[in-house]
Amino acid sequence: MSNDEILKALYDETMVGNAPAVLELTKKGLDEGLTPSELLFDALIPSLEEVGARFERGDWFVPEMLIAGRAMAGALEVLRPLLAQTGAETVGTFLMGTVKGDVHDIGKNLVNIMLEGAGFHVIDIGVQAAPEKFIAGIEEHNPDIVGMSAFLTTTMPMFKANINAIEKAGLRDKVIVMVGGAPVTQEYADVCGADGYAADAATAVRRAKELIAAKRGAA
Ligand code: B1M
Repeated sequence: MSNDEILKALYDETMVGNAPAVLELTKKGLDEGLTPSELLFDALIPSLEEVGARFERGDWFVPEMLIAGRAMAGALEVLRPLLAQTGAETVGTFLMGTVKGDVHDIGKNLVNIMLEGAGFHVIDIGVQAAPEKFIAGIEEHNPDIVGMSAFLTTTMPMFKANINAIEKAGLRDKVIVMVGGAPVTQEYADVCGADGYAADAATAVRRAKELIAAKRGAA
């Protein structure tokens, strides 16, 4: 199998949610010299995008999204140690959660992996995280950055609700707030009072480092 054939098969098998084949092709791709980034950006992520497009058109339904998502999550577990390889000292602490009402976690997990790879200590508070959970996480772990993911237009307003709760708890000055997720934009991040936004995992890492450097510089 050529590398292009591996990528094509990985794309196809992710789309139909064939988790064992996705796992095998991911390992095979790595053995054949494909990089984790190529596997992610040339097969796995485009495949999920196509699943989403079919769902949006009404051609596919939630079960199809679910099994495709599970197949992708299995591949991520194989890629995790490779993406997160780091000998670097801790750059900062990042508390991350998907907001209340939202169960999407693949994008969040990918951001976490890339942050770990860049030397961040990541605390993941999971999905459906209510404002109280973010507050408890800040109080317990004293993070430099609080990251919030939302993947539905209906859950994006939770950013503002979380930021309001953080303010009310007297913790807003202590943390940088970053937001992201498929429907989120820089404009929306600005409106809800976040300090930073990123469209993808790689940009999230860069932005997180910039925000920490700016805050430490100001201090
Ligand atoms: Co859902 N879903 N889903 N889904 N799902 C989307 C998001 C959707 C866009 C599909 C579509 O219609 N095209 C749509 C949302 C529409 C909208 O609101 N605009 C949608 C819908 C409608 C729903 C349900 C409401 C369906 C229903 O029940 N009728 C339901 C909601 C459940 C809930 O949360 N309450 C639902 C359920 C599900 C499943 C459970 C079946 C499954 C999730 C599995 C899981 O996550 N464990 C699922 C899936 C798989 C998807 C799609 C197909 C794929 C999402 C994904 O993992 N993408 C998705 C379609 C799509 O995105 N095109 C869709 C790959 C991932 C790597 O990308 O998530 O964008 P992404 O993450 C990126 C960036 O966003 C960014 O970096 C990540 C990596 O590069 N990023 C950050 C993320 N967090 C960040 C934080 C940062 C910075 C950057 O700073 C803090």
